[in-house]
Amino acid sequence: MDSQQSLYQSPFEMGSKIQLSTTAQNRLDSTSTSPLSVQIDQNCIDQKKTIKNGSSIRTHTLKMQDTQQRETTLRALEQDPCVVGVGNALLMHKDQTSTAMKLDPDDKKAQHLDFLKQPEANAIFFDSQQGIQEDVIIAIIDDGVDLQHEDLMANIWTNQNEIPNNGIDDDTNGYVDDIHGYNFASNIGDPNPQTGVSGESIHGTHVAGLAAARYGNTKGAYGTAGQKVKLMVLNVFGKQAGAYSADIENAIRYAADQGAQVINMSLGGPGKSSTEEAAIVYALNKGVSIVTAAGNNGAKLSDTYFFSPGSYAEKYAGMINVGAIDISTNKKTNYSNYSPQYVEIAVPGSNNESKYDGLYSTLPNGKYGRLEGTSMAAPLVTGAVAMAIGLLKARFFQPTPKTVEEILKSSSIINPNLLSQIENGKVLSSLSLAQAIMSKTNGEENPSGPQFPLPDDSENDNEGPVPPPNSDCP
Ligand SMILES: [Ca+2]
Ligand SMILES: [Ca+2]
Ligand SMILES: [Ca+2]
Ligand SMILES: [Ca+2]
Repeated sequence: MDSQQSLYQSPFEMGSKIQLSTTAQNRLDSTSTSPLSVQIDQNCIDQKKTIKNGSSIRTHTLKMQDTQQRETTLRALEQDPCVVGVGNALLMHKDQTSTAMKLDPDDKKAQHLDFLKQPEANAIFFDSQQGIQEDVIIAIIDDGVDLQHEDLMANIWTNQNEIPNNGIDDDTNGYVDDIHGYNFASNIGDPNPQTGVSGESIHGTHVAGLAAARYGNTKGAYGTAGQKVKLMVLNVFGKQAGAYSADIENAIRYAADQGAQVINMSLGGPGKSSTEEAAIVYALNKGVSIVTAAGNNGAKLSDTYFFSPGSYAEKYAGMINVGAIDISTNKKTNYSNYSPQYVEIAVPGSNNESKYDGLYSTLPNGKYGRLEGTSMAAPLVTGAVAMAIGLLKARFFQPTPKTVEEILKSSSIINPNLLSQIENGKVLSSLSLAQAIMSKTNGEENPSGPQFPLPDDSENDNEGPVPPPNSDCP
């Protein structure tokens, strides 16, 4: 890790030899043949130390034949000097409901934008004098994004230090030809959606549009971050229906190293993984906000009903877990997971759940349509986080992920009906967020700008550092 002071402690010490506690071993052994996530320092293996730019940690998935192999492997990994961590490998799925997409090319009505008061908020975000000046980078960790979509292409991020299609890792970050992101599942530079075992991959393109489809181009709809934004596309599904946590962890580290300011993960799976937690901590410590979907099981999240990565948001300031409400009822959707502790904010994920009416956004091959789920809710918050970061910076304030989470929550609207399901019953309003930033960064007590007192700051500053658990021992 870099030498700057860590805000969050890693669940295990990077670079030190792993010590598996008995409890951790029991936990890892509990499902005898389940695969392992192994964090390896690639530069430790590679004498030439070819990764010079960014983290040299890579997570690998090790599949196990039987209990004995798992036991032997764990012992071997303990002895391996290049192994920096071992955890459970989790299989993640996309958090959209099973409802088939509704193709609705004539309906340009994105009702969620009115619900969030996005048009009014955009007037503040994109004010030429006082609004956002610099692009904010959003990383979409998903099943790829249609880079050529007419309503997305203007907002796609480009890696300026990589030369396209020359088969060389020009910027020495360990990834060849990563121009707009990377496909970690298929190990190729092109992060466009791939057709796979479960058909066309449409999820990531829809998610990307909800966060950052282009505002003001008279095409389709627009994201909660419609301008002053760039999308880094990190494909972790490739041709598969599920994604192993190893690819997700590598994507998280990539996003943090390449300058993403917020990461969207509309995916998840049951269980805990210390290697995934370590990747999350790596990104948070680099100043990256993380937004996750709470999942679609209609269940109450808890320490025993734990979903990765979303449930880690409860532990970490700067990581935000998002639940889904229905625009037509203003209530939690039936499918959305909930918990006033583990689900921290709500936004629309359906327009009319009883009619399977989802949110309107971009789909691959230049199309538009509706999908529903907490997958659709999370990117609305991700876009809002990006705009908050951009506006705070334009107001001469350097926000930390913790500050961003605090202002997002403190500016949200309280819906009393949600108090038992969402932390403090909070529902995002893009307009309230924009107004809160303008008022908090205005005024005479902070003429130079960077003072940013928030109501909760004094309480939270007293919190000690998070104690590091051993491997998957909670
Ligand atoms: Ca590269
Ligand atoms: Ca290249
Ligand atoms: Ca548009
Ligand atoms: Ca949090």
